[in-house]
Amino acid sequence: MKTPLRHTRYDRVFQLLDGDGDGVVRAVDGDVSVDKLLTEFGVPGDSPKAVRLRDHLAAMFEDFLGPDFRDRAGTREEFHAYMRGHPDRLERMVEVTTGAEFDVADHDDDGVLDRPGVHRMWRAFELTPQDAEAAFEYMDTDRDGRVTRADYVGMWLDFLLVDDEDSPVAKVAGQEGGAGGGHGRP
Ligand SMILES: [Ca+2]
Ligand SMILES: [Ca+2]
Repeated sequence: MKTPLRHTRYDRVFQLLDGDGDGVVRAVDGDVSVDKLLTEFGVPGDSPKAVRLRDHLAAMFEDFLGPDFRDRAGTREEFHAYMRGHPDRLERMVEVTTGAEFDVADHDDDGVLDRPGVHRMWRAFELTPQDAEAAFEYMDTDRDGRVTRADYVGMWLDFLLVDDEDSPVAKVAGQEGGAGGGHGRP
């Protein structure tokens, strides 16, 4: 039987969050992901952009794992139940968190990223250049070679929340059915 698409995408998100690949997600996994993004773009860890991204991510982990989230580990099953159970809150949190990610990558603060900028983000996420290309094509709707903050945030909302098996957004973070996970790739 074919796995429903949404289920597969939740798995992809789980893999993205599970930075050390041990099968459970902890707040520290989020810290690791943030550090990779900051390092890729040379953003200091104590800068306002870095603090904002960490705060938003911590809020997501707290919503998922509860007030003692720093001491807890969430399983894949718990994560699926959470994703299914909180679509509205999740949408808002994904919006602010991915917006903060974009701001880290948008080092010149002009509100747009070019193709190489998107590739650098995807590299920091440990996703493939193919994924980055698919994401860029999906986001650059007006084909001007740049993606806006709204393009970026909208893509992740589509990725998380829309059930459309034929949507090209299904290809932006680990081509489904592809070998391996997002992490540990060269
Ligand atoms: Ca920019
Ligand atoms: Ca564009």
